[in-house]
Amino acid sequence: MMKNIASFGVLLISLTLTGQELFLQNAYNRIATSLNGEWNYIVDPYENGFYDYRYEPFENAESVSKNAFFTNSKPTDKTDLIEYDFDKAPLIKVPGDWNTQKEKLYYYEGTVWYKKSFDYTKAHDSNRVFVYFGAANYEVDIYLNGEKLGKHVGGFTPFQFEVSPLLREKDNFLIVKVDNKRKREAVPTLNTDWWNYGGLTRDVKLIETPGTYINDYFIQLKKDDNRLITGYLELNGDDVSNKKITLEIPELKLKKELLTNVEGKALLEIKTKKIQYWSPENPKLYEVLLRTDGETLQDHIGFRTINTEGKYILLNGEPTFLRGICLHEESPNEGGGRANSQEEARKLLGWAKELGCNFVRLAHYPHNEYIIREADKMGIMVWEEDPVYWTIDWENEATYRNAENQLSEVIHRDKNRASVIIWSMANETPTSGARNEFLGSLAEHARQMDPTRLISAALEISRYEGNPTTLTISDSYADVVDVLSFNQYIGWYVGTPELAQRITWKITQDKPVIISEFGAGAKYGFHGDALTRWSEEYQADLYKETLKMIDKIEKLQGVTPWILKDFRSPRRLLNGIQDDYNRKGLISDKGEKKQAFFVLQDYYQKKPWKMSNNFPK
Ligand code: GCB
Repeated sequence: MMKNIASFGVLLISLTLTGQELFLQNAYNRIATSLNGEWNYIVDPYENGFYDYRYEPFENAESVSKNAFFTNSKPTDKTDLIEYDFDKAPLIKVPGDWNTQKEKLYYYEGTVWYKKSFDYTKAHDSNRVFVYFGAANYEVDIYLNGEKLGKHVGGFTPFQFEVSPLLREKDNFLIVKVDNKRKREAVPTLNTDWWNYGGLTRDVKLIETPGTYINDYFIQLKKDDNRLITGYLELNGDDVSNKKITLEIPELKLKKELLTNVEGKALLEIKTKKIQYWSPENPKLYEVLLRTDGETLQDHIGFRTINTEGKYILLNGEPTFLRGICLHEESPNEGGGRANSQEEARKLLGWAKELGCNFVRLAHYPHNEYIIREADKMGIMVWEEDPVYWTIDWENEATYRNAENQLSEVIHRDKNRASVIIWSMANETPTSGARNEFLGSLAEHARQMDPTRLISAALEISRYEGNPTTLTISDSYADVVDVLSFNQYIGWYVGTPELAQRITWKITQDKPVIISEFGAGAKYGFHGDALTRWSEEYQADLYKETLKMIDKIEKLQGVTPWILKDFRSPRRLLNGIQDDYNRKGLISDKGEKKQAFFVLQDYYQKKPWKMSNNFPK
C-alpha cells in the first residue's frame, strides 16, 4: 500500500497536501522583496476568526462574513459591528517564534493570525510574483487581499504561492493563520523532547520572476563517477518547451547549452576532469550560472562524492571519520528561541568547528537554509532529518503522505548542497510491520528523488541474546539504510558511566556505524563528584567513559553526541536544574562551555580525520 503511495510521485503528493507545486530552487539568489519585520497579530485560541458560531469555516460560506479575519474588514460606519481590527492589534517580529517574543505566549499552542500590508510594483508587467515562506510551524492558511492562496502543513520546510493575479500596487494585505496545535496523527506527533515553537519562524518574501523562469535544478556529481556532473534543469511557465538554457561554471571554463523537452526539463551530463572536490579541508564552491532569454540565476555549488563500502564512509573515495555533534535549531543568542539567520548559523557552526567537528546532525527536523549554506562554506558535512520522531501514527496514510511531503521539501531545497551527505528518515521509532513499511517507503522515495546521497535513521539498541551487557542492533530497517546509526544512553538512562567499560558490542551488519546520540545532563556551574547527577563532572566523566567504549566498536565511522547547546523542552521540569531546558548541551543556554566540551574537543583533536591507513585499496 505504502509503495503505491510512494510511486504517485512528488508533485501529486505535494498538490494533494498543499494545493501547490514545490517552491522554486535557490530562493536566496532571486529578485526578492523581504516581508520580514513587524506584523500585526491576533491570538485566537478558539479560532473565532476562522469558524462561525456553528463551527463552519467562514471560507466555505457562499458569501463570506466580515467576521472572517482574512477579509481584514473595517467598520463602514459607526453602526457596523466588527469584533477585530488588525491595524489596532499589537506587533510581532517575523521571522520569529511567538513563545520567546511574548511572555503570555510562552506555553501557547493554537492559532495566531498574522497580517502584513504592503505596496508592490512589478518590474515588468509580464513578470510573476510568488510569496515565499522559509517555514511556519505548523499548519498555515494563507490569504492575500481576502482570497485564499492555500494551505501548508509541516513546520520546517519552505512553501510558496503565486500571487500575480491578486497583487495590486497599493495596500495589499497578506493574512496568515498559523496553528501549532499538536496532533496525534501529525509529523511530529504529540510527544517530542523539544519546544513546539509556533509562528512564522523563517523569512517571508516576495520573489519576482519572468513569465517563464528557471524553477528547479539538480547539479551534482554522479554518485559513482567523480568526473561526471549530472542532474537536470527545469523551467516553469506557459512557454517551457524547446527553450535554451545555458549552464556555465566559469572557473572550470565550462559552458553548455541545453534544450528543454515538452515538459520544460533538460537533462544534464557534463564530463569534466579538473574539479577541485569539496571537502572539510577544502570546501570549494564553484560559481554556477544558469541563463535563459529572460533571466540569469547564480548559485554556488560544491562537487563531491559520498559512498559507502563495507564499513567505510567514502568522501571523494577516501574513508572519512565523521566527528560530529547534534544540534537543535535554537538561537545561540541571549533569549534563545528559533534560530533563523546567517549570523546564528555561523555562531552555532563556529562552536562545532571549535569542538573539532567536520560533521553535524541537524536534529530532528529540517533546519533553516542559512545553516546549510554556511555548512557548505565552512566545510562541515551535514545530516538532515525528517521529523518522524518516536510514536508516529504508522498505519495512517495521511500521516505517511505528510512525512513524505516534508521529506520531499527538504530534499528539494537542499539537493544542490555538497555539505549534505545523509538524509535521515526518522529518530528512535519502535519497530513493527507498519513502521517498517512506512520507513521503507520513505527511503525508497528519498533514493528516487536523490540518488547521490546516503540514507540513514537514528535506530535503537537491544540486548544480544538477552545479555544486558552485550548490545546489538536488531531492527530490520538496518537492512534498508546505507549507514547504521543508533542512539544510546549508557551511563545516563541506563546505569552510571562506569557501565560503559563492561559493554560489548555485537554489530553484525556489514555497514558503517554512527552513534547518533549519547550524552548526559549537566547544569553549567554546578559541581560535584563524577557520580553526582547534573554536575559538569558527571557529564565529563560520561563522555570519557563513552569515548573509550565507542573506540572499541570496530565498524564505527562517526559519532554525533547529544547535543551542542542546552535547548528548551516541555519535558524537562526539574526546578533549579532544568527549568524547561534539556541540559545535555556541551554549552549552556547562555553560551558557557561545560567541562565535557573540552573532553570531546580533546578526543576529536586526536582522532584522525582520514582512515586511509587501513583501507583496502
Ligand atoms: C533521545 C532523543 C532526543 C532527546 C534525548 C534526551 O534519545 O532522540 O530527542 O532529547 O534522547 O535528551 O533524552
